[in-house]
Amino acid sequence: MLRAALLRSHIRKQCRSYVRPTSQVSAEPYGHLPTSQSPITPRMNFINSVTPDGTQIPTYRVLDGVGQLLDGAELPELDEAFARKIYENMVQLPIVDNLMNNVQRQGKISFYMTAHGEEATMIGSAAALANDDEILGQYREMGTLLWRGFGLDNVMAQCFGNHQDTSTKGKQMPVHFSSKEYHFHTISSPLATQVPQAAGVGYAIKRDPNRRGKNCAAVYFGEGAASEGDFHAGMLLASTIPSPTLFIARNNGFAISTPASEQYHGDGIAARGPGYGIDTLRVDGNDVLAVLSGIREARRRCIEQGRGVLVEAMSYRVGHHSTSDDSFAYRPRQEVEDRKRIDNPIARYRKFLEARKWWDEEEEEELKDRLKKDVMKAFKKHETMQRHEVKEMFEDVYGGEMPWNIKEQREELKALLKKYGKDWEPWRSELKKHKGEGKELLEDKSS
Ligand SMILES: Cc1ncc(C[n+]2csc(CCOP(=O)(O)OP(=O)(O)O)c2C)c(N)n1
Ligand SMILES: [Mg+2]
Repeated sequence: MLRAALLRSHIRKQCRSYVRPTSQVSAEPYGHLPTSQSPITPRMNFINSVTPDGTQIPTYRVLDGVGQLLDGAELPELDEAFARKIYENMVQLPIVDNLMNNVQRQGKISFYMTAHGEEATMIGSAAALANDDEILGQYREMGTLLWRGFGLDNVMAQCFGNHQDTSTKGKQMPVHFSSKEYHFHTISSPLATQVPQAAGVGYAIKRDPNRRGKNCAAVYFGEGAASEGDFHAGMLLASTIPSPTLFIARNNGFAISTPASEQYHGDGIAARGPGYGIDTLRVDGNDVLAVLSGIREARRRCIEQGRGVLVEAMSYRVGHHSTSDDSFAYRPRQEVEDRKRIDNPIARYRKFLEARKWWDEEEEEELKDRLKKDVMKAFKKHETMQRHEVKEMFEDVYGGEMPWNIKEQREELKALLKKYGKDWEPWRSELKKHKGEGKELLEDKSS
Protein backbone atom coordinates (compact mmCIF):
# COMPACT_ATOMS: atom_id res chain seq x y z
CA MET A 1 0.00 0.00 0.00
CA LEU A 2 2.75 2.35 1.03
CA ARG A 3 4.73 1.64 -2.17
CA ALA A 4 1.66 2.35 -4.36
CA ALA A 5 1.15 5.72 -2.65
CA LEU A 6 4.80 6.61 -3.15
CA LEU A 7 4.57 5.70 -6.84
CA ARG A 8 1.45 7.86 -7.34
CA SER A 9 3.17 10.82 -5.70
CA HIS A 10 6.27 10.33 -7.92
CA ILE A 11 4.10 10.29 -11.10
CA ARG A 12 2.24 13.47 -10.00
CA LYS A 13 5.58 15.28 -9.52
CA GLN A 14 6.86 14.16 -12.92
CA CYS A 15 3.66 15.38 -14.62
CA ARG A 16 3.91 18.77 -12.92
CA SER A 17 7.48 19.20 -14.26
CA TYR A 18 6.37 18.37 -17.85
CA VAL A 19 2.98 20.02 -18.06
CA ARG A 20 3.24 23.78 -17.97
CA PRO A 21 0.40 26.16 -17.18
CA THR A 22 -0.97 27.38 -20.57
CA SER A 23 0.15 30.94 -19.70
CA GLN A 24 3.80 29.81 -20.04
CA VAL A 25 3.45 28.21 -23.55
CA SER A 26 5.14 30.19 -26.33
CA ALA A 27 2.78 31.84 -28.79
CA GLU A 28 5.50 31.66 -31.53
CA PRO A 29 3.90 29.67 -34.39
CA TYR A 30 7.17 29.19 -36.34
CA GLY A 31 10.79 28.72 -35.30
CA HIS A 32 12.58 25.38 -35.13
CA LEU A 33 12.35 22.12 -33.35
CA PRO A 34 15.34 21.47 -31.11
CA THR A 35 16.98 18.76 -33.22
CA SER A 36 16.60 20.42 -36.61
CA GLN A 37 16.76 23.68 -38.51
CA SER A 38 13.73 22.64 -40.57
CA PRO A 39 11.32 25.57 -40.99
CA ILE A 40 7.83 24.99 -39.59
CA THR A 41 5.03 25.02 -42.17
CA PRO A 42 1.26 24.64 -41.93
CA ARG A 43 1.24 22.90 -45.34
CA MET A 44 1.61 19.14 -45.58
CA ASN A 45 4.37 18.67 -48.14
CA PHE A 46 5.62 15.24 -49.17
CA ILE A 47 8.90 15.29 -51.07
CA ASN A 48 10.37 12.76 -53.47
CA SER A 49 13.12 12.52 -56.08
CA VAL A 50 10.43 11.07 -58.36
CA THR A 51 8.36 14.10 -59.30
CA PRO A 52 4.87 14.17 -60.84
CA ASP A 53 6.27 15.92 -63.94
CA GLY A 54 9.21 13.52 -64.19
CA THR A 55 11.87 16.19 -63.58
CA GLN A 56 15.18 14.59 -62.74
CA ILE A 57 18.56 15.80 -61.49
CA PRO A 58 20.21 17.27 -64.60
CA THR A 59 23.22 15.68 -66.30
CA TYR A 60 26.28 17.89 -66.75
CA ARG A 61 27.60 17.81 -70.31
CA VAL A 62 30.29 19.80 -72.15
CA LEU A 63 30.41 18.27 -75.64
CA ASP A 64 27.40 17.40 -77.73
CA GLY A 65 27.06 14.06 -79.51
CA VAL A 66 29.39 15.16 -82.32
CA GLY A 67 32.08 16.75 -80.18
CA GLN A 68 30.99 20.40 -80.38
CA LEU A 69 30.99 22.62 -77.30
CA LEU A 70 27.48 22.93 -75.87
CA ASP A 71 26.03 26.46 -75.70
CA GLY A 72 27.08 27.96 -72.36
CA ALA A 73 29.48 25.11 -71.54
CA GLU A 74 33.00 25.84 -70.37
CA LEU A 75 35.99 23.81 -71.48
CA PRO A 76 38.11 22.36 -68.70
CA GLU A 77 41.72 23.55 -68.57
CA LEU A 78 43.35 21.39 -71.20
CA ASP A 79 46.49 21.73 -73.31
CA GLU A 80 47.16 19.79 -76.49
CA ALA A 81 49.54 17.24 -74.97
CA PHE A 82 47.16 16.42 -72.13
CA ALA A 83 44.18 16.26 -74.49
CA ARG A 84 46.05 13.80 -76.72
CA LYS A 85 47.14 11.69 -73.76
CA ILE A 86 43.49 11.33 -72.76
CA TYR A 87 42.56 10.27 -76.28
CA GLU A 88 45.40 7.76 -76.59
CA ASN A 89 44.39 6.16 -73.31
CA MET A 90 40.76 5.99 -74.40
CA VAL A 91 41.72 4.28 -77.66
CA GLN A 92 44.06 1.86 -75.92
CA LEU A 93 41.40 0.50 -73.58
CA PRO A 94 39.18 -1.30 -76.14
CA ILE A 95 42.27 -2.61 -77.96
CA VAL A 96 43.47 -4.34 -74.77
CA ASP A 97 39.90 -5.39 -73.94
CA ASN A 98 39.22 -6.95 -77.35
CA LEU A 99 42.41 -8.95 -77.34
CA MET A 100 41.99 -10.21 -73.78
CA ASN A 101 38.36 -11.10 -74.40
CA ASN A 102 39.48 -13.29 -77.32
CA VAL A 103 42.31 -14.74 -75.27
CA GLN A 104 39.75 -15.83 -72.70
CA ARG A 105 37.59 -17.36 -75.43
CA GLN A 106 40.60 -19.40 -76.51
CA GLY A 107 40.83 -20.76 -72.96
CA LYS A 108 44.16 -19.10 -72.20
CA ILE A 109 42.87 -17.11 -69.23
CA SER A 110 39.95 -17.95 -67.00
CA PHE A 111 38.00 -14.71 -67.04
CA TYR A 112 37.93 -11.15 -68.34
CA MET A 113 35.85 -7.98 -68.09
CA THR A 114 35.86 -5.13 -70.60
CA ALA A 115 35.14 -1.45 -70.03
CA HIS A 116 33.45 -1.13 -73.46
CA GLY A 117 31.27 1.99 -73.41
CA GLU A 118 32.85 3.40 -70.24
CA GLU A 119 36.15 4.63 -71.71
CA ALA A 120 35.31 8.28 -71.05
CA THR A 121 34.27 7.62 -67.46
CA MET A 122 37.44 5.66 -66.70
CA ILE A 123 39.99 7.87 -68.42
CA GLY A 124 38.29 11.22 -67.73
CA SER A 125 38.14 10.45 -64.01
CA ALA A 126 41.69 9.06 -63.86
CA ALA A 127 42.95 12.21 -65.61
CA ALA A 128 41.17 14.41 -63.04
CA LEU A 129 42.73 12.67 -60.04
CA ALA A 130 46.29 13.10 -58.79
CA ASN A 131 48.33 9.98 -59.48
CA ASP A 132 48.85 9.46 -55.75
CA ASP A 133 45.17 9.72 -54.81
CA GLU A 134 44.05 6.36 -53.48
CA ILE A 135 41.83 4.40 -55.86
CA LEU A 136 39.43 1.74 -54.60
CA GLY A 137 37.92 0.11 -57.66
CA GLN A 138 35.13 -2.37 -58.23
CA TYR A 139 36.76 -4.46 -61.03
CA ARG A 140 36.23 -2.61 -64.30
CA GLU A 141 38.75 0.17 -63.64
CA MET A 142 41.91 -1.16 -65.33
CA GLY A 143 41.94 2.04 -67.43
CA THR A 144 42.76 4.12 -64.34
CA LEU A 145 45.84 1.97 -63.72
CA LEU A 146 46.96 2.23 -67.34
CA TRP A 147 46.55 6.00 -67.11
CA ARG A 148 48.92 6.00 -64.14
CA GLY A 149 51.60 4.07 -66.04
CA PHE A 150 51.01 0.55 -64.64
CA GLY A 151 51.83 -0.72 -68.14
CA LEU A 152 50.77 -3.58 -70.39
CA ASP A 153 53.34 -5.98 -68.95
CA ASN A 154 51.77 -5.74 -65.51
CA VAL A 155 48.29 -6.13 -66.99
CA MET A 156 49.27 -9.29 -68.86
CA ALA A 157 51.22 -10.72 -65.94
CA GLN A 158 48.21 -10.30 -63.66
CA CYS A 159 45.70 -11.72 -66.14
CA PHE A 160 47.90 -14.75 -66.87
CA GLY A 161 48.85 -14.99 -63.19
CA ASN A 162 52.45 -15.68 -64.18
CA HIS A 163 55.61 -15.27 -62.12
CA GLN A 164 55.92 -11.61 -63.15
CA ASP A 165 52.57 -10.83 -61.54
CA THR A 166 53.93 -8.77 -58.69
CA SER A 167 50.50 -7.27 -58.25
CA THR A 168 48.68 -10.33 -56.89
CA LYS A 169 51.24 -13.15 -57.37
CA GLY A 170 48.83 -15.31 -59.32
CA LYS A 171 46.40 -15.50 -56.41
CA GLN A 172 43.60 -13.40 -57.85
CA MET A 173 41.21 -13.76 -60.78
CA PRO A 174 42.16 -11.80 -63.92
CA VAL A 175 41.46 -8.04 -63.73
CA HIS A 176 41.49 -8.16 -59.91
CA PHE A 177 44.49 -5.86 -59.77
CA SER A 178 46.38 -4.46 -56.83
CA SER A 179 49.24 -1.98 -56.75
CA LYS A 180 50.78 -0.17 -53.82
CA GLU A 181 53.06 1.72 -56.19
CA TYR A 182 50.13 3.09 -58.19
CA HIS A 183 47.89 3.64 -55.14
CA PHE A 184 45.36 1.11 -56.38
CA HIS A 185 43.80 -0.99 -53.63
CA THR A 186 43.26 -4.71 -54.15
CA ILE A 187 40.03 -5.50 -55.99
CA SER A 188 37.68 -7.85 -54.20
CA SER A 189 34.69 -9.32 -56.02
CA PRO A 190 32.07 -9.05 -53.27
CA LEU A 191 30.21 -5.94 -54.36
CA ALA A 192 30.53 -2.61 -52.53
CA THR A 193 33.00 -3.79 -49.89
CA GLN A 194 35.31 -1.09 -51.25
CA VAL A 195 32.85 1.70 -50.37
CA PRO A 196 33.08 1.77 -46.54
CA GLN A 197 36.77 0.91 -46.90
CA ALA A 198 37.19 4.05 -49.01
CA ALA A 199 35.59 6.20 -46.31
CA GLY A 200 38.18 4.70 -43.94
CA VAL A 201 41.01 5.40 -46.38
CA GLY A 202 39.71 8.96 -46.79
CA TYR A 203 39.72 9.36 -43.01
CA ALA A 204 43.27 7.98 -42.78
CA ILE A 205 44.33 10.60 -45.37
CA LYS A 206 42.68 13.30 -43.29
CA ARG A 207 44.61 12.18 -40.19
CA ASP A 208 47.94 12.16 -42.02
CA PRO A 209 49.57 15.62 -41.94
CA ASN A 210 51.54 14.79 -45.10
CA ARG A 211 48.44 13.97 -47.11
CA ARG A 212 45.68 16.07 -45.53
CA GLY A 213 44.56 18.75 -47.98
CA LYS A 214 46.57 17.06 -50.72
CA ASN A 215 44.91 13.74 -51.56
CA CYS A 216 41.55 12.02 -51.60
CA ALA A 217 40.29 8.44 -51.70
CA ALA A 218 38.38 7.84 -54.94
CA VAL A 219 36.00 4.90 -54.89
CA TYR A 220 34.36 3.46 -58.01
CA PHE A 221 31.24 1.33 -57.89
CA GLY A 222 28.41 0.34 -60.21
CA GLU A 223 24.80 1.39 -59.82
CA GLY A 224 24.11 -2.27 -58.98
CA ALA A 225 26.66 -2.26 -56.17
CA ALA A 226 24.95 0.86 -54.81
CA SER A 227 22.03 -1.41 -53.84
CA GLU A 228 24.26 -3.03 -51.22
CA GLY A 229 24.11 -1.97 -47.58
CA ASP A 230 27.85 -1.27 -47.76
CA PHE A 231 27.20 1.64 -50.13
CA HIS A 232 25.01 3.32 -47.50
CA ALA A 233 27.44 2.46 -44.70
CA GLY A 234 30.25 4.14 -46.65
CA MET A 235 28.22 7.25 -47.47
CA LEU A 236 27.05 7.60 -43.87
CA LEU A 237 30.58 7.17 -42.58
CA ALA A 238 31.98 9.87 -44.89
CA SER A 239 29.05 12.09 -43.97
CA THR A 240 29.20 11.82 -40.17
CA ILE A 241 32.97 11.41 -39.78
CA PRO A 242 33.89 13.70 -42.67
CA SER A 243 36.71 12.62 -44.92
CA PRO A 244 37.95 13.48 -48.44
CA THR A 245 36.23 10.51 -50.09
CA LEU A 246 35.20 10.85 -53.71
CA PHE A 247 32.35 8.48 -54.57
CA ILE A 248 32.23 7.71 -58.29
CA ALA A 249 29.09 5.83 -59.26
CA ARG A 250 29.38 4.27 -62.70
CA ASN A 251 25.80 3.99 -63.85
CA ASN A 252 26.14 1.82 -66.96
CA GLY A 253 22.52 0.69 -66.98
CA PHE A 254 23.06 -2.92 -65.90
CA ALA A 255 24.07 -5.10 -62.99
CA ILE A 256 24.78 -8.22 -65.06
CA SER A 257 21.26 -8.91 -66.42
CA THR A 258 19.34 -6.61 -64.06
CA PRO A 259 18.61 -3.26 -65.71
CA ALA A 260 19.19 -0.13 -63.62
CA SER A 261 15.41 0.49 -63.64
CA GLU A 262 15.07 -2.57 -61.40
CA GLN A 263 17.83 -1.43 -59.03
CA TYR A 264 16.04 1.69 -57.84
CA HIS A 265 12.77 3.57 -58.10
CA GLY A 266 14.28 6.96 -57.12
CA ASP A 267 16.31 9.28 -59.34
CA GLY A 268 19.38 7.09 -59.75
CA ILE A 269 22.32 7.13 -57.38
CA ALA A 270 22.73 10.94 -57.44
CA ALA A 271 19.43 11.39 -55.56
CA ARG A 272 20.97 9.66 -52.55
CA GLY A 273 23.85 12.13 -52.06
CA PRO A 274 21.77 15.02 -50.65
CA GLY A 275 20.24 12.57 -48.16
CA TYR A 276 23.71 12.22 -46.65
CA GLY A 277 24.50 15.94 -46.90
CA ILE A 278 27.04 15.18 -49.61
CA ASP A 279 27.67 17.50 -52.58
CA THR A 280 26.50 15.64 -55.66
CA LEU A 281 26.85 15.93 -59.41
CA ARG A 282 25.49 13.84 -62.27
CA VAL A 283 27.66 13.84 -65.40
CA ASP A 284 27.39 12.47 -68.90
CA GLY A 285 29.76 9.51 -68.56
CA ASN A 286 30.17 9.37 -72.36
CA ASP A 287 31.59 12.89 -72.46
CA VAL A 288 35.20 12.74 -71.33
CA LEU A 289 35.45 16.52 -70.85
CA ALA A 290 32.37 16.59 -68.63
CA VAL A 291 33.83 13.74 -66.58
CA LEU A 292 37.21 15.52 -66.40
CA SER A 293 35.64 18.82 -65.28
CA GLY A 294 33.15 17.19 -62.93
CA ILE A 295 35.67 14.97 -61.15
CA ARG A 296 38.22 17.79 -60.94
CA GLU A 297 35.71 20.02 -59.17
CA ALA A 298 34.47 17.13 -57.01
CA ARG A 299 38.06 16.39 -56.01
CA ARG A 300 38.71 20.05 -55.22
CA ARG A 301 35.67 20.17 -52.93
CA CYS A 302 36.59 16.87 -51.31
CA ILE A 303 40.07 18.07 -50.44
CA GLU A 304 39.19 21.66 -49.57
CA GLN A 305 36.26 20.77 -47.34
CA GLY A 306 37.63 17.42 -46.15
CA ARG A 307 34.20 15.95 -46.94
CA GLY A 308 32.70 13.30 -49.19
CA VAL A 309 31.46 14.19 -52.70
CA LEU A 310 29.36 12.00 -55.00
CA VAL A 311 29.51 11.95 -58.81
CA GLU A 312 27.20 9.73 -60.84
CA ALA A 313 28.53 9.09 -64.36
CA MET A 314 25.80 7.98 -66.77
CA SER A 315 26.85 5.60 -69.53
CA TYR A 316 25.84 2.34 -71.17
CA ARG A 317 27.60 -1.01 -70.78
CA VAL A 318 28.24 -1.88 -74.42
CA GLY A 319 30.10 -5.11 -73.66
CA HIS A 320 28.77 -8.19 -71.93
CA HIS A 321 29.05 -8.06 -68.14
CA SER A 322 32.07 -10.38 -68.30
CA THR A 323 33.25 -13.38 -70.28
CA SER A 324 30.82 -15.43 -68.15
CA ASP A 325 27.84 -13.55 -69.58
CA ASP A 326 25.90 -13.43 -72.85
CA SER A 327 23.97 -10.17 -72.65
CA PHE A 328 21.92 -10.85 -75.80
CA ALA A 329 19.92 -13.25 -73.65
CA TYR A 330 18.40 -10.24 -71.86
CA ARG A 331 18.78 -7.19 -74.13
CA PRO A 332 18.24 -6.65 -77.84
CA ARG A 333 21.34 -6.75 -80.03
CA GLN A 334 20.04 -3.65 -81.86
CA GLU A 335 19.97 -1.61 -78.64
CA VAL A 336 23.67 -2.35 -78.15
CA GLU A 337 24.49 -1.51 -81.77
CA ASP A 338 22.60 1.79 -81.42
CA ARG A 339 24.37 2.74 -78.20
CA LYS A 340 27.76 2.00 -79.78
CA ARG A 341 27.02 4.69 -82.35
CA ILE A 342 25.03 7.29 -80.42
CA ASP A 343 27.21 9.43 -78.14
CA ASN A 344 30.12 7.04 -78.62
CA PRO A 345 32.65 8.41 -76.10
CA ILE A 346 35.73 7.88 -78.27
CA ALA A 347 34.32 9.08 -81.60
CA ARG A 348 32.81 12.12 -79.93
CA TYR A 349 36.05 13.18 -78.33
CA ARG A 350 37.99 12.51 -81.53
CA LYS A 351 35.72 14.95 -83.35
CA PHE A 352 36.46 17.56 -80.71
CA LEU A 353 40.22 17.04 -81.14
CA GLU A 354 40.01 17.13 -84.93
CA ALA A 355 38.05 20.38 -84.86
CA ARG A 356 40.94 21.93 -82.88
CA LYS A 357 43.51 20.45 -85.30
CA TRP A 358 44.90 18.38 -82.43
CA TRP A 359 44.31 15.10 -84.27
CA ASP A 360 43.93 13.74 -87.80
CA GLU A 361 43.30 10.56 -89.76
CA GLU A 362 46.98 9.79 -90.26
CA GLU A 363 47.70 10.01 -86.54
CA GLU A 364 44.69 7.82 -85.86
CA GLU A 365 46.03 5.04 -88.04
CA GLU A 366 49.53 5.36 -86.65
CA LEU A 367 48.21 5.24 -83.06
CA LYS A 368 46.01 2.19 -83.61
CA ASP A 369 48.84 0.37 -85.36
CA ARG A 370 51.27 1.13 -82.58
CA LEU A 371 48.87 0.23 -79.79
CA LYS A 372 47.91 -3.07 -81.42
CA LYS A 373 51.57 -3.98 -81.84
CA ASP A 374 52.35 -3.06 -78.20
CA VAL A 375 49.43 -5.08 -76.89
CA MET A 376 50.30 -8.13 -79.05
CA LYS A 377 53.94 -7.94 -78.00
CA ALA A 378 53.03 -7.87 -74.30
CA PHE A 379 50.53 -10.68 -74.79
CA LYS A 380 53.03 -12.92 -76.62
CA LYS A 381 55.66 -12.30 -73.96
CA HIS A 382 53.37 -13.28 -71.09
CA GLU A 383 51.27 -16.00 -72.69
CA THR A 384 53.80 -18.77 -72.22
CA MET A 385 55.60 -17.42 -69.20
CA GLN A 386 55.74 -19.80 -66.25
CA ARG A 387 53.59 -19.19 -63.21
CA HIS A 388 54.91 -18.49 -59.72
CA GLU A 389 56.54 -21.33 -57.78
CA VAL A 390 53.91 -23.66 -56.30
CA LYS A 391 55.25 -22.74 -52.87
CA GLU A 392 54.15 -19.13 -53.48
CA MET A 393 50.52 -20.25 -53.14
CA PHE A 394 50.93 -20.38 -49.37
CA GLU A 395 52.90 -17.15 -48.94
CA ASP A 396 51.35 -13.75 -48.18
CA VAL A 397 47.88 -15.18 -47.64
CA TYR A 398 47.90 -13.31 -44.34
CA GLY A 399 50.34 -10.74 -43.01
CA GLY A 400 52.88 -11.89 -40.42
CA GLU A 401 53.66 -15.50 -39.53
CA MET A 402 52.02 -18.25 -41.58
CA PRO A 403 49.04 -19.59 -39.59
CA TRP A 404 48.77 -23.31 -38.69
CA ASN A 405 45.98 -24.06 -41.16
CA ILE A 406 47.96 -22.77 -44.14
CA LYS A 407 51.00 -24.72 -42.94
CA GLU A 408 48.82 -27.82 -42.73
CA GLN A 409 47.60 -27.32 -46.32
CA ARG A 410 51.17 -26.81 -47.52
CA GLU A 411 52.23 -30.11 -45.90
CA GLU A 412 49.27 -31.87 -47.47
CA LEU A 413 50.23 -30.64 -50.93
CA LYS A 414 53.84 -31.67 -50.30
CA ALA A 415 52.70 -35.21 -49.54
CA LEU A 416 50.55 -35.31 -52.68
CA LEU A 417 53.42 -33.98 -54.79
CA LYS A 418 55.66 -36.76 -53.48
CA LYS A 419 53.03 -39.34 -54.36
CA TYR A 420 51.83 -38.10 -57.78
CA GLY A 421 54.23 -35.36 -58.91
CA LYS A 422 56.46 -37.53 -61.08
CA ASP A 423 54.19 -40.40 -61.97
CA TRP A 424 50.82 -39.00 -62.91
CA GLU A 425 50.67 -37.20 -66.26
CA PRO A 426 48.07 -34.51 -65.37
CA TRP A 427 50.25 -33.48 -62.41
CA ARG A 428 53.46 -33.64 -64.42
CA SER A 429 52.12 -31.35 -67.15
CA GLU A 430 50.48 -28.98 -64.66
CA LEU A 431 53.66 -28.66 -62.61
CA LYS A 432 55.67 -27.76 -65.72
CA LYS A 433 53.64 -24.55 -65.93
CA HIS A 434 55.15 -23.39 -62.63
CA LYS A 435 58.61 -22.05 -61.97
CA GLY A 436 60.53 -24.71 -60.04
CA GLU A 437 57.94 -27.32 -61.10
CA GLY A 438 57.04 -27.90 -57.46
CA LYS A 439 60.56 -29.08 -56.53
CA GLU A 440 61.08 -26.02 -54.36
CA LEU A 441 58.14 -27.06 -52.21
CA LEU A 442 59.48 -30.58 -51.73
CA GLU A 443 62.86 -29.16 -50.76
CA ASP A 444 61.34 -26.59 -48.43
CA LYS A 445 62.42 -27.41 -44.87
CA SER A 446 60.65 -24.50 -43.20
CA SER A 447 58.15 -26.66 -41.30
C1 LIG B 1 27.75 -9.11 -52.74
C2 LIG B 1 27.72 -9.61 -54.16
N1 LIG B 1 26.54 -9.95 -54.72
C3 LIG B 1 26.49 -10.39 -55.99
C4 LIG B 1 27.64 -10.49 -56.73
C5 LIG B 1 27.58 -10.98 -58.17
N2 LIG B 1 27.83 -9.87 -59.08
C6 LIG B 1 29.03 -9.62 -59.59
S1 LIG B 1 29.07 -8.28 -60.55
C7 LIG B 1 27.43 -7.97 -60.33
C8 LIG B 1 26.75 -6.80 -60.98
C9 LIG B 1 27.25 -5.49 -60.48
O1 LIG B 1 26.74 -4.47 -61.28
P1 LIG B 1 27.19 -2.97 -61.13
O2 LIG B 1 27.52 -2.68 -59.71
O3 LIG B 1 26.21 -2.10 -61.79
O4 LIG B 1 28.60 -2.93 -61.89
P2 LIG B 1 28.92 -3.18 -63.43
O5 LIG B 1 29.21 -4.65 -63.57
O6 LIG B 1 27.73 -2.76 -64.20
O7 LIG B 1 30.14 -2.39 -63.73
C10 LIG B 1 26.86 -8.95 -59.50
C11 LIG B 1 25.46 -9.02 -59.12
C12 LIG B 1 28.85 -10.14 -56.10
N3 LIG B 1 30.01 -10.16 -56.75
N4 LIG B 1 28.86 -9.68 -54.83
MG1 LIG C 1 26.22 -1.38 -63.72
